[in-house]
Amino acid sequence: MVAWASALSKTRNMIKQVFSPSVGDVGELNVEDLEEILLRADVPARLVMEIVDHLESAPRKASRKDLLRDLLLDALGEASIFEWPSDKNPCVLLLLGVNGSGKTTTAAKLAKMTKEQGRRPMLCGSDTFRAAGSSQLKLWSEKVGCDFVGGEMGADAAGVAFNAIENALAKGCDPVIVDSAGRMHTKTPLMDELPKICRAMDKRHAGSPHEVWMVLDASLGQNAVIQARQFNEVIPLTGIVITKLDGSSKAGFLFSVRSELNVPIRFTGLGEGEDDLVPFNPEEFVDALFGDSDQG
Ligand SMILES: Nc1nc2c(ncn2[C@@H]2O[C@H](COP(=O)(O)OP(=O)(O)OP(=O)(O)O)[C@@H](O)[C@H]2O)c(=O)[nH]1
Ligand SMILES: [Mg+2]
Repeated sequence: MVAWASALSKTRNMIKQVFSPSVGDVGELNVEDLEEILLRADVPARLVMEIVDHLESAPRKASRKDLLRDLLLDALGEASIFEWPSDKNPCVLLLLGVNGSGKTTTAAKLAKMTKEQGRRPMLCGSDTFRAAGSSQLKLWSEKVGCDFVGGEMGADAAGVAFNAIENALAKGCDPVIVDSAGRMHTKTPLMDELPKICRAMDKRHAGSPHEVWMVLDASLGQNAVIQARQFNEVIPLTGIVITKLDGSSKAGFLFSVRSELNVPIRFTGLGEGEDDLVPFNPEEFVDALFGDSDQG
């Protein structure tokens, strides 16, 4: 499994430069350099200004590194650890996002995680847009060893989701994790398909989907927030998954996700492996940004 510290090495190495011993002790850090580096890491400008103000007015003997850590943690708010509800029978989760953001991989990782928690998950491949859309998830379901319902290319995505829920109800699977086709937030016909999928789910299992999570690619930085805002207008999101945090030098955009979307970050993808998905933990995230570890 990829660790937080190693996954965030790119952003951390940028931040570390301003805290290096050659600059003097941490109390002497160059605030101008820090400002530039935080902006480059896609930390929102408003938060960077607030941080700079606080650091400049801090008493000289205070550790500015500790102060910075506290300010960043404040900006991320409380951790909200997601627990699968046990009263939905089954809980239905719809994953959505733009092309290539990591939806299918995240669906598989979630199925593996829930299976290890002793549940019986079902994976639903409702990506009928691409030839390999559904079959890619079917392969994952075989690897994870869980139930699967998919559809042929060109099949009605809403119908596939309906069938999956019906099947899950018959077999007692819970949760149902529904992967969907990648769609650009600007493409109207594909965006219009999303409410149809939700209506079909609700018809078969009233109240579903119970969870709608958007999967965001961390390497897109601030652009991912713009995409999420548009998806949120079409279907209210109940969670965000950030993928590809490993290798991203724009990890600071998580602060924008928190402040601009008001949707909890549920999980983060820290690698391509099936175990590389972890609950979002603000403390681990901020510590990985400042840690002294050089691994990765
Ligand atoms: N490094 C890294 N790669 C990831 C992560 N999550 C997904 N990927 C990779 O991103 C690529 C796209 O992943 P998919 O899961 O197929 O993305 P998708 O959103 O289903 O793509 P479409 O269905 O084509 O829209 C694959 O090569 C994955 O291995 C992650 O957390 N870290
Ligand atoms: Mg996919």
